[in-house]
Amino acid sequence: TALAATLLTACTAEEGTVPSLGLGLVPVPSDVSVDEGEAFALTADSTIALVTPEGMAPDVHHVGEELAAYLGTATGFELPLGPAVDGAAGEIRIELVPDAEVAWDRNGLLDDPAVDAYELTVDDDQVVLKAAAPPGLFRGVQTLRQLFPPEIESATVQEAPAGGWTAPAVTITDEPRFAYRGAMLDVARRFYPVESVKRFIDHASTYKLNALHLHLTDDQGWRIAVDALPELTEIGSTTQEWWEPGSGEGERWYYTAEEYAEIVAYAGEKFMTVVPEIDGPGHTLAAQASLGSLTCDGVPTAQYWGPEVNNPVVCSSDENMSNVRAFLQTVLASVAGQNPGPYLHLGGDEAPSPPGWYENYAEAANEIATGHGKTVIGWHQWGGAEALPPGTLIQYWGVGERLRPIIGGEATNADLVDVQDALDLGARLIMSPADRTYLDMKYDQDTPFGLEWAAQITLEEAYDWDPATELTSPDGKSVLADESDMAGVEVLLWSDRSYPDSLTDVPQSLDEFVPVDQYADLMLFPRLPATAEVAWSDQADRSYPDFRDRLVQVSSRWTAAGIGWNEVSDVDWT
Ligand code: TNX
Repeated sequence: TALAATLLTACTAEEGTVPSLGLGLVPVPSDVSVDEGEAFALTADSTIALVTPEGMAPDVHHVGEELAAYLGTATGFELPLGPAVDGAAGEIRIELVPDAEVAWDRNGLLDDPAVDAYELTVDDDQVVLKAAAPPGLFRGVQTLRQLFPPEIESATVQEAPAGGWTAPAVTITDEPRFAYRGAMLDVARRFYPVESVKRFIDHASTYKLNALHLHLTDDQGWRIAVDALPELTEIGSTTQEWWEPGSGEGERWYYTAEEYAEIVAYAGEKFMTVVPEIDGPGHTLAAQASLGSLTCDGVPTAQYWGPEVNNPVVCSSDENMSNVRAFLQTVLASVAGQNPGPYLHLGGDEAPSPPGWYENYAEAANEIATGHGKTVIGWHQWGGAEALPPGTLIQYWGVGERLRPIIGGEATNADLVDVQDALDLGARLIMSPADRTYLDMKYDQDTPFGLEWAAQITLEEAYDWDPATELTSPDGKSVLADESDMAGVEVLLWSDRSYPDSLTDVPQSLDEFVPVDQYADLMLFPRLPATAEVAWSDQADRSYPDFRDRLVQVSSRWTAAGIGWNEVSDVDWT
């Protein structure tokens, strides 16, 4: 039996997992082989050749420019873009091969994994990257980046490493498991300036994520300009003086229309769709402090910056619904207009409400969002609504299968009931279990900031789960009929506690907050790449030991890129 066990392990390893092959690729591709023959050497004479059918040329050209920037910054090479030349050596060929089955719409739903698929071959005189749609070419570019030495990630010109700027000879075919692969940033509790949002987009798109979910509104702040309701930002985006030194002096704590457009455009350049969230009826004190029409007595609430959740909700009584509807019409029209993508996230979490209010609010918000042609996303409590518009996505943020037996109890069962209700109403799921994908959770007791309400989440725990089996019901059965109920996976960075633990209470000065980039870097790396692989790679292709080995290689890229990552002690990084 010992021999049988050994053989079994050997076979499973061979069939079930893609060995890392020493390539250090994250997320692991569907199919990789290392070919015989010399590596491809990038030199000052290398060129980027574009092969494209008519009509798609600008998008392919854009992918070529992105590649030229990724490979040109550290090498100092100016890689020219041009048509392919037969037999040219040193050419990186980017080829769009249209396929009638693969339809890509820049502003369409993220529901077809084939638009992200690509093929990549590297040999000593050429690199050939092919895909049926521009996003696939862009995902393939991320893989190609990882084949070059880590120094290529540096923001300044570097000397060529000892072996040269080479990429090994390989053949890769790759396609994601899930079509929706998101990353959420909470810009409401802490404001992330445009440059910091771009940094977050860079991080997420490097690991092939394709949705940028922005949590734009909460109790502590309203971050997107709504022309017709200037109070929302004039009042709702301001903070206490200790949070805003030199307040009013050119400092703004929301995105103007121009800045927001810049974020949408930058995400688009990385083939990421922006998913804006206007949370309600809970998490709305910033709006209620700005507009008396949202409270029952017509008096605006006091502004709020503390760490509590479950605060008073928008007054969604039958009597006040005309006010609430007017608010939602104005806000959602403006937000829909600023977001070319197909989704509107309407929130819906943590909203303890008198009977009927939640349903009133959800019904109005669903109707208005749908009227703008948007597909609705809601946190899983949205599934408790009486009806859901066609195509609705529900985002599960309860704990996963790992903790349910420990926490148990009615609360978690209620989460599953909401999910089951939503599925019964025809919704599909985005999986964001808090004990797996919440990057604001501490890694371990040594993490200097972050929360612990769901769990401490080690790298292994962030990695080692299967979205398809995570929602096990208390009787041991999954609530999911099958994997087709799942739209995808999203990783989240909340920022309600981004100051050091050495402070026992809410900080009283901005200096006591950790700068947002530093907070994000430490919480995202190494766990964001782990969740990205959960979203991209097939379950059968993944194993934690193999991932950990690849990640150790990838970590030198973070160092080269100047990312302040967390050298968690459960991995031997040397
Ligand atoms: C729960 S997840 C929240 C957020 C907090 C987060 C902190 C969700 C929909 N609501 O308001 O920021 O926990 O981990």
